[in-house]
Amino acid sequence: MYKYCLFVFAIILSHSSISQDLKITPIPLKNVKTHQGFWHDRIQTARQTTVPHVLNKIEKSGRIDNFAVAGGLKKGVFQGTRFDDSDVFKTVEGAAYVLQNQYDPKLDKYLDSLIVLFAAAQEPDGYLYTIRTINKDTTGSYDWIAGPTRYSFENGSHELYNVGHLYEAAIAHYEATGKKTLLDVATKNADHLVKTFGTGPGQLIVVPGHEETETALISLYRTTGKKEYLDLARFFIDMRGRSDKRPLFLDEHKLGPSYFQDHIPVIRQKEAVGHAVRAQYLYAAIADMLSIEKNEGYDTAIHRIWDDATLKKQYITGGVGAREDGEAFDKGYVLPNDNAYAETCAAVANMLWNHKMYLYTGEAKYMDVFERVLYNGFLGGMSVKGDKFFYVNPMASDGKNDFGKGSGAVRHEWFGTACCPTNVSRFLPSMPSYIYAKKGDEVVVNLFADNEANLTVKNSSVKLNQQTKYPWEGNVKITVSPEKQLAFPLSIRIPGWATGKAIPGDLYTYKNADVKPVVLKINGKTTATNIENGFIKLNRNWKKGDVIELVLDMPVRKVKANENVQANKGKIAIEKGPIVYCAEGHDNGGKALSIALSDDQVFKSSYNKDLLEGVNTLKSSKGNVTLIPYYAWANRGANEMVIWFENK
Ligand code: FUB
Ligand code: ZN
Repeated sequence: MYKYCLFVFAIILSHSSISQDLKITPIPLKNVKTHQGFWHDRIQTARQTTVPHVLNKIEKSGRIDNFAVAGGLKKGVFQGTRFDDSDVFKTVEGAAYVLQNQYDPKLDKYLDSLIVLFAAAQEPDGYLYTIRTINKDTTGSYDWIAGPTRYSFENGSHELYNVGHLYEAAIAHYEATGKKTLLDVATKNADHLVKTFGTGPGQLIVVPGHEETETALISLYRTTGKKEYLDLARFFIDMRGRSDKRPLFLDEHKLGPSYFQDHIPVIRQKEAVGHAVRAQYLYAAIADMLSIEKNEGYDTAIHRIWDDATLKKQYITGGVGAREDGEAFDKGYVLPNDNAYAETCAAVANMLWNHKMYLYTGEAKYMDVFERVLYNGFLGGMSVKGDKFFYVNPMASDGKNDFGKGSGAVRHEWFGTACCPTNVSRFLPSMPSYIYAKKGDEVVVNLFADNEANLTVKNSSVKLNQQTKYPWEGNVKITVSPEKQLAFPLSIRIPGWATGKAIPGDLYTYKNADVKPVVLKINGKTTATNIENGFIKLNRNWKKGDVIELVLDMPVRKVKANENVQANKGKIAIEKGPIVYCAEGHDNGGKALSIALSDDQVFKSSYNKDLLEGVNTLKSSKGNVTLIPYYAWANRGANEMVIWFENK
């Protein structure tokens, strides 16, 4: 009886945490299809160019062979470095999203062939790390940062980071195909981690040297329902900065443990510090954990850290990690333009973190940040054709500085450290999954993109059809079609830019913040709008074919930075809607850095379908200035580029 009660209690517990987990949920990627427009073009680019290109690069660079060699299916040596397995997993994750967008039997089969190699490379107890399996445990003879034995130098080895990406790939593959082949490899590895790490006898108290595993374990818990994975994620979060429980990391980059966010326990952390990708993957995991279970310490810490990152340490593009040294967050307001680092991966991590903050809190401001990064910092990391990338994303360029990565002024097909191209390939095809969310029976439209979505509300199917020329125009038409008449709330996020607010906080503000009210029509009838906490909420008994029309006024805005940002004193930037614009030498007689703009500078906006795969340009006759979207710079060879103009 006692056992039975315990069992029932355990079920109730796990259910209550899962139902809390479902507070706000995204709509699965498979249910949201693009058919035309800005994002459809990019989903096609991911499918036809980016993912095949990256697959080809990981194959050519020996990253796939490493699995075959580790699995004894091929003779050879380890090629590359200790974190290269992660690139393969990230690419498989992206390919699985491509399959979810549109099934492709050839790609499905190819992934099957890779999964055979992953399974072969996995050691009998679940351990998976090709560099060690190939070289065995030995010092000196190979990349020493892998460490002499398993997890002995985790701060440098990336053993845990790599498998985090394995889990994400496995979940995406399972969702795409229903096959458990990769999920089995992932859970076998995760079960090995559960046995290896902890405070029990013989277990290791170690935390991932590069965060990612935490949030991946939480996702794996959601997919499998295995609570041990959630517990391990919490353990990894809580053991950070606990020098009383475990030795702090050796200092890989001579920057101190804050590089790893390992200087103090997470719940005492107040600032976004250290390596920006590592940091934001940790912050994403904390937010993710909060969606599942209450934790006041986490809640206080994550809001403080978010304020610090967003209100003081973010570029206008949503790029973060200003400092090249340590690829790290700098001090507040230290945001240099020409030598901004702003790694593409840090932009991806910023989006993932903000999306999880949104799922936890339901607050629109997180999607405002997400959208800013999406259209600027993230998209700027890839060429408009999808086969070249930036690692470093400066806000100004003399056309020459390459940051020693060969990437400051021109985009590259690949990098030795290929984290950025593979992060682009995994994020880009997943974009439609961020457009909607559900909060109980409430449907939320968070992003504007031409698409058709299939949702289930109150056990009934509801189709949503969005038509829009966003981000170039602010008109959005949403057709709501429930299978039968159905009452439910439908909320639409009204972006901060449409209400005169560039970004949450005062890091960036509009000089011309005049706002025309949002126009809303339902079935052709103008309806009063009430924007509450960033959303318009429509409570209605919806019937098939109901049409919502939204008009967001999209003037050209002049933006100024907080006066503490020394780099932008006396300067302005230009935005229209969610897009940050820049001047590039190509359109301005070979010069951009010397362009000055006045407060009364008038711009004419027009769409040019033949330029840069189709962009809006802003032209001003005063000084004969042409601006293009920042994301599209450096697609026509090296040249000067500037976002922040002298304000004359
Ligand atoms: O360490 C793996 C990846 O390489 C990081 O996320 C990037 O910042 C780059 O350092
Ligand atoms: Zn990167």
